Amino acid sequence: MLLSETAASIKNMEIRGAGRIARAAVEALADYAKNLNISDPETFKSEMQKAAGILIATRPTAVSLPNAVKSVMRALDSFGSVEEGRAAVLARAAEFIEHSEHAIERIAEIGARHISDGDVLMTHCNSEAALGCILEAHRQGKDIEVYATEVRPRGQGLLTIKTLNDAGIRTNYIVDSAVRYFINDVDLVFVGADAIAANGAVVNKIGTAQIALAAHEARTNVIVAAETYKFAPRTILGELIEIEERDPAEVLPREVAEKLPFVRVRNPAFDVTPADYIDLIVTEQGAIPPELAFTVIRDYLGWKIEDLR
Ligand code: RI2
Repeated sequence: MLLSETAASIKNMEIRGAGRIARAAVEALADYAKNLNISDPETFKSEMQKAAGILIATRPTAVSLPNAVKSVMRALDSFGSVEEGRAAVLARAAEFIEHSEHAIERIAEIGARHISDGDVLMTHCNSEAALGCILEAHRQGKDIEVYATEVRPRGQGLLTIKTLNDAGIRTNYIVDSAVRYFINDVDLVFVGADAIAANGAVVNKIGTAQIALAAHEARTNVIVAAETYKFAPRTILGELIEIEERDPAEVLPREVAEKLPFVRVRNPAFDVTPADYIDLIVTEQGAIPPELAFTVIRDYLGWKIEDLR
């Protein structure tokens, strides 16, 4: 797939999920480097920077995307010939993809430990990391049941219930607004993340904050499953994570909206759940309370203070 095709697929959500878009972007970048027919190292670097910029701009919220792209681009911080630069980019890209796949397996192992036999779980959207924990608990023979939301407007819940059904897990499919109605039947909420701020706030699919609020009221624990590359370094400086607002036509067909001139359709794709409503964040490095989010940025993302300027 060409870089522009990958970028378009990420933008229109044919490729979606914070982890998957990071891997797809890294693959596209590696592929671009492989085929870039340039002999001057400086031009090679600037062309690569342009490509990185195109990929990063496709979706603004999932911080996994810039974190992944930047970790590959660090290969070009210093290099000699184009061939050297190319090889370094390819090596870093392969390393990121392997790390990412391994991280999901590790999160599943750690997350499953927090699921007990007989638990009823609730999940929202379609998170590879959160589903990994649920599937692993089931694989270990724990008898579990899941409530999965529909996830308006894009309906990612359908992907989730297919996966759960294929695994033979008893699943209840509910509309997003039925969360509070069922929350007292639930032992544990398991969701993924698109970004995690230094203060432990979690950015995830729109509706997550409402679920966390209902869970908090019902004294139900909320666990977030997220790879370390979903933590947002620049939030240390107080920078806010941008919330993507998508095309209103995803919510209401254009021809209907056109007849309602006083109505403005809003379509934020994500919301922010404060750390107070989250009990645990499961990463591939271990499970941490949200208050320790900063340590992940400091110890595992390889960012230096100078990088934050
Ligand atoms: P994994 C998704 O975003 C959902 O918000 C999901 O919870 C999150 O990414 C993490 O997914 P979207 O691409 O990386 O559906 O765990 O907007 O798969």
